[in-house]
Amino acid sequence: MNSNTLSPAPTKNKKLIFWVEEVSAMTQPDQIIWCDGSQSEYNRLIHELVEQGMAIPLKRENSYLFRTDPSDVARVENRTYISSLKKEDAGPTNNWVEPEELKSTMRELYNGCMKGRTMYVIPFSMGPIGSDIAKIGVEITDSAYVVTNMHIMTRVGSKVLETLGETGEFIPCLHSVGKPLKEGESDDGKWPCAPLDKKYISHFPEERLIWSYGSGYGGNALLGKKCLALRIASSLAKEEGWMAEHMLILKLTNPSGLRKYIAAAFPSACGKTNLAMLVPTIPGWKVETVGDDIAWMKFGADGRLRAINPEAGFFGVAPGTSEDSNPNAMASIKSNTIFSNVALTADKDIWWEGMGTEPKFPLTDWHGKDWKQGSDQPAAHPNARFTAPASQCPAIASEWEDPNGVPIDAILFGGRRPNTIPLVTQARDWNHGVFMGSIVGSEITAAALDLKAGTVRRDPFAMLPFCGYNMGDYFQHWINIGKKTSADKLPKLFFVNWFRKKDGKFVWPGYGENSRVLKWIFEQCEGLGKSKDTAIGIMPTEDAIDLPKEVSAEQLKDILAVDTEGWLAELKDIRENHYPIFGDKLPSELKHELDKLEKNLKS
Ligand code: GTP
Ligand code: SPV
Ligand code: MN
Repeated sequence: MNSNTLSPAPTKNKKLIFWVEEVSAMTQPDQIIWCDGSQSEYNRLIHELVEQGMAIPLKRENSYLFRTDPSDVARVENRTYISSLKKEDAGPTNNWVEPEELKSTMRELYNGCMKGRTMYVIPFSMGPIGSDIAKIGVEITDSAYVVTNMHIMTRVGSKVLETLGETGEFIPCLHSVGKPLKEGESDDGKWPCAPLDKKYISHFPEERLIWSYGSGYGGNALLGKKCLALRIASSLAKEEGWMAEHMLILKLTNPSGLRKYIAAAFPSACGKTNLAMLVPTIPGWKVETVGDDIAWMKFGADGRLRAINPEAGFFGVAPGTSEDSNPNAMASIKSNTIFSNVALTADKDIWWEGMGTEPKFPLTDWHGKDWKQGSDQPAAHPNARFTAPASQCPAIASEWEDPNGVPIDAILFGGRRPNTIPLVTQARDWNHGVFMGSIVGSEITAAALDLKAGTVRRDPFAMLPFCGYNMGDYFQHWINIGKKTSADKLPKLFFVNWFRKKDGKFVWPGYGENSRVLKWIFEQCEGLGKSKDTAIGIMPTEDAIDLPKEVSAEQLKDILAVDTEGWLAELKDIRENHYPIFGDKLPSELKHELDKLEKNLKS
């Protein structure tokens, strides 16, 4: 390495300096840059990316388009590892390799992998800097795309190093795109990454360490997000008695100004961002956004669960986002936004399926090829994304950066279920709600590259790809949380499903109309909702939810009914296929809930 280009470390933290030296000796970058998180740093990197042909400037102010390699468009679940010392601690739902073995495989890949590239050191905070709940991470990466995205998604910079001080703890996050350059070679405008079988997204929970190799995309590469804030944090949270969840956080205000805070866990691409930014169709009600993807929740001194959003930006699904479906997201992405794998119009604007406007031709698809109307391939990749600062969202709640978090009144679980699961059900108590969370099923979406989209799989608490330890222990952790405070202080738990289908079409219009369901949930929290007890839980009476104009009374009745046949099939699948996976780790409380459900359905 050319010592002229080695910038001096702007920290006295010995552990950090040592780690950076160790990684640079292994990966052999041309130069090291310590990131300061400044706008000028962002501008300089973006300028370089434009020069290299990696970023395309758009007509939206300070906004850019990136096109990834077709093999690098989403998370890769089959290449994601929880490498705990014992296999049992990773559990039956995670990929596991013994840590030393995985490290030795990866060290071979990391050896010299940054040749010809710059190594960036990104100090970042998940959560407001200095907050009790916040955690500091440092990502080392050889991707300027990652640095620019991290600027938006997390709090990056010198203040983080100040907070870290000489002896502070941080979570080391090592990332490389896995494409060293030979002497004189450049990327030539092509997205660098390694082939699928060389990609590794690895987590060492005991060491609180993340090693990612071979992918430059989203959750594989922006290591503060899924890797730190969910997989490593969930394992910390279990040890320390708090919760790190794949949940949006919203603030709901009724016409008389009363407010409730609601968190909701839906699997990837199942509507978190949309619900977090919802514009109610019912007069007088207001939704404001606290977070759209991740919630960290701890008990406050008052015995209530308080949640913070550890992120600073949105990494949102582009297709389907329109002025109609999500005007707040559309406003959030007017400027200062990075787009990945969307389509490009001739006047340098962006377009995607479901944007609500006709495409302007000529249109360039996410491969960079001319796209014609009627093509059997979409112009934007189904997992195309925008990266935008949360502060740009018109609906952002004033308290979204409150270091103390917001007190959670209700937690919703849900997924994409074309049948059986009704529009909304309330759990009778905490354990019943934990049961609901543990059995969530959802149609697989394009958010994971290596899975077959469309088929239903169980995705407990929307955490299947994100739980950093044994999922059976995670169920137990949820049960235990319910014992930490009095029942009246615990959030009320609900199961929702916006995705019921009839003749291939959604029955419920969703989006802003989901406010009708939020209203009922609000009323239930106040003890004022119209409700009845059923075999599967507490449900709205037939007149409790006002009809949206697209929905007939008959249709609403149908999606609010208990489908006994469907639930019996569900029960059989849980008993035979889902719960046995967890063996002895399955909490007895959940077995009990399953038995109770069976008894209710058969009586
Ligand atoms: P991740 O960022 O992957 O975690 O996704 P997410 O859970 O935030 O999902 P998002 O809100 O981005 O929605 C994903 C897709 O579902 C988009 O195409 C939305 O348009 C669509 N969607 C969201 N809410 C609804 C709804 O209420 N009804 C229907 N039918 N579709 C919805
Ligand atoms: C998800 O898949 O749940 C996402 C996108 O939020 S990614 O950051 O790529 O994981
Ligand atoms: Mn997500």
